[in-house]
Amino acid sequence: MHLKIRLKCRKYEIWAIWLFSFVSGLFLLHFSIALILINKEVPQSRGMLYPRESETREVRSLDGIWNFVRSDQANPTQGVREEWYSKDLSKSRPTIPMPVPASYNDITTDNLRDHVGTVWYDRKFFAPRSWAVDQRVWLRFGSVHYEAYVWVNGQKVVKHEIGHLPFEAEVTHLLKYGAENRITVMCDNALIQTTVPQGRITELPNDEGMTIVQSYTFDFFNYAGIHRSVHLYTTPKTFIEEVVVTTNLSKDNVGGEVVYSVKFNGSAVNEADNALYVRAQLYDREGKLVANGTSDAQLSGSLQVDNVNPWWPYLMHPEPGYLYQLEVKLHASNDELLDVYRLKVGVRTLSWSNATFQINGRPVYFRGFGRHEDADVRGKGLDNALMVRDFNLLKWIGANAYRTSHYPYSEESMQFADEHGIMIVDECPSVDAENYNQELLGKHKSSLEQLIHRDRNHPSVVMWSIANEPRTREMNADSYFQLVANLTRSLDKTRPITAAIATPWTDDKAGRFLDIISFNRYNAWYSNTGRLDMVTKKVVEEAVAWNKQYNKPVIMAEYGADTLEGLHLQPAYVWSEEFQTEVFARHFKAFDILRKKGWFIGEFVWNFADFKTAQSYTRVGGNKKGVFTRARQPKASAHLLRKRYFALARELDDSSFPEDLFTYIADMGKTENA
Ligand code: GCB
Repeated sequence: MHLKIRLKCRKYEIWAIWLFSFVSGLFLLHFSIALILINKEVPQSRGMLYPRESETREVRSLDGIWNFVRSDQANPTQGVREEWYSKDLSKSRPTIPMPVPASYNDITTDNLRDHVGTVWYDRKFFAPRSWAVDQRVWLRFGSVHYEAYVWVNGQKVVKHEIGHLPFEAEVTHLLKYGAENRITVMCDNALIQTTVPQGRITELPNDEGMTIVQSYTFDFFNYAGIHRSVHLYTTPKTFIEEVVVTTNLSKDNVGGEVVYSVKFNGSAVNEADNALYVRAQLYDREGKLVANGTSDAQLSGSLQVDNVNPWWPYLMHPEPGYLYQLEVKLHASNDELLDVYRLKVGVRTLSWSNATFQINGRPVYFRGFGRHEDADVRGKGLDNALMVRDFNLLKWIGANAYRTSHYPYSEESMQFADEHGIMIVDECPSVDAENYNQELLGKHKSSLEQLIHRDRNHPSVVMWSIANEPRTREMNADSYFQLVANLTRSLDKTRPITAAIATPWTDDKAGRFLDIISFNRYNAWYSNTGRLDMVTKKVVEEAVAWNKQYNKPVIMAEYGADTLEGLHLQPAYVWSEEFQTEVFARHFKAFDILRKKGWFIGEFVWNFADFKTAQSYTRVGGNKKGVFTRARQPKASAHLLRKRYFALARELDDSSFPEDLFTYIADMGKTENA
C-alpha cells in the first residue's frame, strides 16, 4: 500500500480500536476526495472556560516531569495494539523523564528531535477524597501537538486533532478518589496532506534500509509534545459551561455596556424547577462594584457602566489595557448558589470600513510583529519567564500589536495581551495551505471554530487571520476561502477577517472574501536580493495594487531580512546588521507614503525574534529575521524600530517619548538658555 494511505489508515487504525464504525465512515470519506467543496457543518466546541479557582471550583496542575517513551518509527501503532495505556509505561518500555509543558524535541541529546510518529507520556496523581462528593472532575490540556489520545486508569478519555488549541473531557467516573490514578497520553506529530498544517511523509532509503521522512513547506520547526499546561479541575454537578461577552460604548465613550450570555451544564436542582438564573457583577480595577444585574430566563443580560474606562491599546491612552472583573454566579430558582466563575472583561468597540479600522471610534495604525512561540530547549512549550520578557520587549520597542503567526498562542499570553493593551491578530493554524480538499476544509474550519470559541472574550483580539500564505492562485482557492470566511463571520461578526497573502495580487482568489488585506513580501531579500534601491517603490506599488483590486484597508503583514547578530558590514550586505537596518528604513519610507493615502493601516516586521526551522541550506540554525535574537536580546535594527514605533505613537496617538529613546550626542545648542 502507498505510504501516505498507510499513514492515513494508521491514524484511523488507532481510533478504530476504540470506535470501529465511526472510523469506517471517515475512511470512506478519505477516498471520496472531491473537487467540489461542500459546506459541511463543523463540530461545535463546548465548555473549555480557562480553569480558574473559585468558591465552587478547584484547580490542580499536572505539570511536572512525566515518563516518556518514543514508539518505533516503523511501528507507530504498536503501543495501542499492545495496550501500553493499560499499565505503567515503564512496564512496556524503558522510559525517560520528560518535562511538561515543553516540546520533547530538544530535550535529549539523541535524534528525538527528528522523530516522526507517536510518542507516549504517563504520570500518576492523587485525586483527593473530597472530590468524590457532589463534584464533577475535568481533565484539560492547553495544547498537545499534533494529535493526542488520552487514557485515565487505562480507560479512553478523549482524542483531539490539531495542535495549539485546548481540549478537555470529564473524568469524574474514571477516577479513584483518595487513591493514585494514572494518566497516559499518546501524541502523534505526523503531518500529511489532510492535516492543518499540511506536510508530507515519504519513505526514503538510508544507510540501514528505508526510513520515514517528514517534510513541510512552512518555515518553523514542527515541535511536538504536551506544549501547554495540563489541569484537573472540579465543577459542581450543575455548572457554568460557557460565558460569552460582548461590549458596547456610547458615542462619547462615557457609557459602557457589557452584554453576557451564559450556558450551564447539568440539571436544575429541583426537578420541578428549570428556572436557573445568573447574577452578574462587574468590578473595576480597585475591586469596586460598578454594575450588577440578573439575567433573563435564557441566562443572558447586560450591565451598564457609567463613566466607563474603555480598553485602549498600549500608547493610545495613558491607562491602556483597562480590565474589569465580571463575576458570574449561577443560582437555582430557590436562590441556592450553584457555581461561580470570574473573568476579565475589557470594554471596547471595533469598527471598520473600506479604508480604516477603528477602536472606540478612533482610527488605529498597527505597529507590530509577526512572532513565534519558540525558544531554546523548550521549543513551543509554555514558558512564563519568556512570555513576560517578550511583553517587556514589545513595550520597550513601542509596538501595539502582533499576529499569532502561524497558529493560536497560549491562553496565558492572550490574557497578558489583554492586560497590557497589545492588540492581537489571532491566526488559526493553517499555513501554506494547498491541494484544497474536503477533509482539509473540515479541519481548517474546525480550527477556526475552536479558536473563536477559545478567544472570543479577549478584548486584545481585534482581527481573525484565517490563513498564512495559502496558495490562493489554485483552482479551488476561491470556493475554499469563501467557505472558510463565511464560517468565521457566522461565528463572530464583531471582528474583521484577514489572511496574510503572498500570492501576487494579479493571481489571488481569496482577497475578496476578507475585510482587511494583509500581504507578505520580502523585497531585497527573496526578490532582488541585496538591492536596497528596489524596496520603497515596489512596496508602495504593491500596496496600491492590492487596494485598487479589492478596495479594502491594507496591512503589510511581513517584511524583513535574515540577520546574523554581530555581523557588521559597511556598506550594507545581506545577513549583516547594517542590511537589516537599511531594509527597515526603506520600508518605513514606503509606509509613510502609503499612510497618506488613507487606507494603509499597519506595518508588521517579520519577525520579533529568531526562531528554529527545519534544516535547510537557507537557514543558519533557524530563521534569523528576528529583531531580537532567540535569547531575546536586541539587534541593531531593534533600536531603529523603537524610534520609529514611538515616533508613530507620538504622531498618531499623542503619546510621549521614553526618556532613553535618543542617546545624547552633542549639545546641539540647547544649553544656551538653560
Ligand atoms: C514567509 C512566511 C514565514 C517565513 C518567512 C521567511 O512569508 O510567512 O513563515 O518565516 O516568510 O522568513 O521566509
